[in-house]
Parts: sequence; structure tokens; C-alpha cells
Amino acid sequence: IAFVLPTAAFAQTAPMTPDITGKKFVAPTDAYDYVKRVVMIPMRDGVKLHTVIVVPKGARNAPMLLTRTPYDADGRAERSNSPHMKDLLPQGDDVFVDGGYIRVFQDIRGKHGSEGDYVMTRPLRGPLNNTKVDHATDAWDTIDWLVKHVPESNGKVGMIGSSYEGFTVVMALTNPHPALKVAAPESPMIDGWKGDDWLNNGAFRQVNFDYFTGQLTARGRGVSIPREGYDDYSNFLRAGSAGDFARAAGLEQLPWWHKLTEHPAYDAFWQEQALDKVMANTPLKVPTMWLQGLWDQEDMYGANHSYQAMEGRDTGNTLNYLVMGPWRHSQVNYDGSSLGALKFDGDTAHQFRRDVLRPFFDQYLVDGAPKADTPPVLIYNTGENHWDRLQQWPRSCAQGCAAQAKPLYLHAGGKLSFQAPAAGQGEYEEYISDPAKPVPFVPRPVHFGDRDMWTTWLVQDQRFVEGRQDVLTYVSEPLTEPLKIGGMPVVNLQASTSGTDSDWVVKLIDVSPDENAGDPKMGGYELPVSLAIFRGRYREGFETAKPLASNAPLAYRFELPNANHVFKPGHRVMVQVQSSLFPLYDRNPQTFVPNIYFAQPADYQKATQRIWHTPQQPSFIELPVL
Ligand code: PG9
Repeated sequence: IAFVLPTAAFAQTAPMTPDITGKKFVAPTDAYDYVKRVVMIPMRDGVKLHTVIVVPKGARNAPMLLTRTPYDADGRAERSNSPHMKDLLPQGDDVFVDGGYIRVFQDIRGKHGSEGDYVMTRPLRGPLNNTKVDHATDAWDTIDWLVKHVPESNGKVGMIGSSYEGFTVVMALTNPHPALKVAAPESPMIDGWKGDDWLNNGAFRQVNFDYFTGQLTARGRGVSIPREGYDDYSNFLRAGSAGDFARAAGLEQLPWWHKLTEHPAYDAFWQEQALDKVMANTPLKVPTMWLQGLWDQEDMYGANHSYQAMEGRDTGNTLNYLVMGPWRHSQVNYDGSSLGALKFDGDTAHQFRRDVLRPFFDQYLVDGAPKADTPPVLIYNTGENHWDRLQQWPRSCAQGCAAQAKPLYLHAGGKLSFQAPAAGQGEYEEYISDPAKPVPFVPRPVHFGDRDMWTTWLVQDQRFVEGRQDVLTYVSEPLTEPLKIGGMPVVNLQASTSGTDSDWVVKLIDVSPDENAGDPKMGGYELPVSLAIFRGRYREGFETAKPLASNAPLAYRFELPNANHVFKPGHRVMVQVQSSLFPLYDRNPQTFVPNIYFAQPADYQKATQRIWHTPQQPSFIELPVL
């Protein structure tokens, strides 16, 4: 047998050739169904913004869909490293990929690949922003560049995005480029004080601390805050006030922490930034679909209030639309078949994207597309498990709606009914609120990093707090017929505290019958339909904090988030009242201090809380009954 040795012709690469060449690696893209371009788009002040453009291969006259993000445009445009555009782009883009859209993601100024300074939710030019640029000008300059430099496009642009990315959509709408033809702000951050992200009616959401360091300690991905233990209930209790926690975590190095804490009340800093107020004075030009989840744990306020701010001027019902699905924050862009223990009628998020969102965008962006059959209001009915197509929202309210809200009264002995309280039935129910033992917002251990917990906490079975001495529970008799509501329930409490400040948490709950043969685990489930916290010091107005008169029943009136719900026969309606939701919200010391962020240990005092239910001082929920 003769062996033939390889000749030198096969051995041209010397064994010691460096294996990292330093030359740019170019992956073959022949098999890809898209072309990706990464460009730096110049803004009017010379700052360049990092932009990723994904074009379907062979596209011509295609519409463009733009998202401006603080969350890394490169990452947003690459869910997975795939040759297929549908797998490359985020799940929620599926319907737009099917429609042949060009997809554009851009880093906002100061973040990730973009130049310039980052300012948290940069205010519009005006009293709070003396520069020449904001997200309205950046969106304008970007759209102007896109329509001139993407030859495969038809020159029409839509904007979409959830949360911070929804905020940048609304910013663009304040002065839209003529090529911006349609927009969908999804759970946009609109008013950070009243209900979106940072606070709820003046109570601070401590879950934000990790977001602050994640966003603000680097242009790219920032650091997280180290913890001594898994249970954030203990971690935050041990720390003291929100200010104490922040100091220990080094947050005083972040200008944003100072901006936030220097404005504890709803002063000009917050009012000037509230985009529903801006939209109330902005001409309606671009067809806009406002969207949010009915259990949106981050931005529960903005979409609905912006819709309302615009609606009066949309006389032809052609420009202002509202959608609310049975979703957690941003769930519209993922699978919408379930939320926590709740199961819906199919993938509600995909149904919406396919049947409503895409035809709406096509109508304005795709040349020759038919007019979409878009209902002015589309809201999921969370009791009966189906979508409702409506002409207007809310359906029921105190005045000016098709139906009138009806008071649901809190009674002695934890009863709840539509009958007003009569004399001689006791004056109040009471509990001791102890800041040393605040009521947890979910069962312990509470771990802010637990995404399943965070995304589902608003549908958490509330039985875990029933029986606590510091939670009052009021419940109706089992219903004999369906009770339908559609709108924002409004809390009217007559409440007293032995302290000089107090938080009031009110939850409207649907209690399932104990027996449920089809799904035994849901038997007796206490589903929060709508809940909110209210910082008592703002009882007379959000602009100025005032101490509460001790031991005097005082009136508190505040809105709960939207509900489109049917309490079914056999179910009971429940209302719970408590004075903390910890550690999600910082504790009220229950002694009036100028700035709760910096309350001192001695300020935290137990208080006796009373909820009154006399004929003269009734406590009730204005229920938007249909
Ligand atoms: N809820 C997030 C956020 C929005 C705006 C400001 C800060 C945070 C988000 O999901 O983007």
C-alpha cells in the first residue's frame, strides 16, 4: 500500500498565522430575507443618533415603522441572531413583518450608540428645557432624514412603542413631521407623578431604584443595586426612608435622584412635563391609537388620560382611538393568552395586533390599503372574557356619560351595598397602621427582580392580606344578577387618622364563588379589578402638602384605574382599605414631615385609622355601573 502525503499546495496557512485578524468579519447574508443598515443620523444641533434600519429584501414603496428607544436600538432590533426578519425583530413586530414594513430603531440622545446628553424623560423645550432640542425635534429630524435616505420606502412613517418608547411617540406627536402618518403610543409615560412609573398620587414607587441605576450609571447598561437579602420587604424596612435606601446605594451621585426628591409635590416640574396637558392643547393631526393594559403595573395613567384630553376635539371620530387589553405592562407585544392565574379567550395581544393594529397602520401607511374597520374604543371585558367594540369611553361616570355612576357604600361589620348607611349602625371601622409592619403588596418574600411577581402583582389573589388587623375588608352579598362596570371607579372615603399624615390604599375586588369545579384553584379567588394609593397630605390639592387634622373624619376623593368588568351572578364585590403597599411604595411616616423621601426614624409612628360610615359621613366608591 502506498501512502500519498499532502502536497505543500494544501498548506498555505502557516500554523502560526494569528487567528484573530483584526479585520471586520462579514457574515454572508445571501440567505437573509432582510438587509440591515446601521447609520448615524444628524440632528439639528449636530448630535448624531445611532439608528438601525431593517429593510425586507427586495422592498419597494414600503412604509417605515419607527421606534425611538433608551433601551439599545441594536438589541431591540435583534431578538435573535436570525436570517429571518420575523425572528430577528421583537415578537410584537410579527404583523408588521408580515406586512412588508421597513423597521427602524433609534437610540435616543445620550444612550447606547447615540451622541449627546441623556436627560431622563427629557422635557419639551420650554421652561424646563432651555436647549434647542427635545424628543419632538429629534423625531422630526429623524423622520426627515429617513424619508430622504431610505430609497425602498414610500415616504410614509408610523411610530410605535411602549412605555418610555411610548413617551417618545407622544413627544413626536406634539409637533409631528408631515411624513408621520399614524402613531400608537402603548402605555406611554405621560404623568410620572400622578400614575405613570415614578409615583401614584404622590406615593413613590421604590421599585424604580434599580431602574435608576440601570439607566443612569452608564450610557449603556448600568449597574444594579446590591442587596443583603432576597426579601426586599426586609431590605427596604431595614434601610428606613426611600432617601436612606438611596443614600446607602450611592444614588446621591445621580442628578435625577435630586431632581425627583426636590419636587415631592405636584409642582411646575411635574405639571410642565405632563403630556396629557400638552396634548390637550395640541392640534389633532395624526391618527393616534392610545393603548394600555388594564393591569398595567407601570403606566396605568397616561394613555387613557391623553385619549380623554384629545377626545373632545375628535368630532368626526377619525383621529383619536383607545385600546385597553387584559394585559400587564407592554404585554401587547408578547403573548396575551393569560396573566398570572387569569386565562383569556386566546392570544388577545396577537388578535389585537393582527386584526386591529396592523389594518389601522396599513390604512395610513400602505399605498392603496383599504380603510380599516377600527372601533373608536376597543376594550377587553375582563369578566366575560371578550373584546368590546365601543363608541366612547368611559361608558359610565358621575356626569356626561351614557350611564351614571352609582355609589357603593361601605357599611358597619365589613358589609358593602348600594344602600346608603342608616343611623344607629355604628360610626366607623378601625385599624392600627404600624409603619414598622407595613402591609406587603405581594406575599413575602418580595423580590423586585422576580419578573413573574412584578408583571402579575396587580392580579394577585388578595386573600393573602385578609385577616390582617390593618386591612379592612368590606364585601357584598353574592350577586343575583351581573353587575357591569365600564369606567374609572372613584373612591370617596371619610377617613380619620390619629397621625398628621396618612396613605390610603383602596382595592375593588371581584370575589369568585368558593366552588369552581372547572378550575378548583380559582374557587374563592379575590381578583383586584382596580386599585390605587393616595397620599393623604395632598387631600386638598396635589400642588401643596398639608398636615391632616388628627382624629377628624376627612373626605378623600380619588380615581381608581379603568375597569371594563362584569361581576357575575354568584360572585361578590369586595373593597379593601389599608394604609401601606410595601415595599412597592415608600412608607408614609404618619407624622407630617416636609419631605417624606427624607423622613427620620422617629417620624414613623403607629396611627389609629378609622373609615366612617354614618349617614352624614358615608364612605363609598362611585362605581361606573352600566
Ligand atoms: N415603565 C418604563 C419606564 C417608562 C418611562 C420612564 C421610566 C421607565 C418602561 O417600561 O420603559
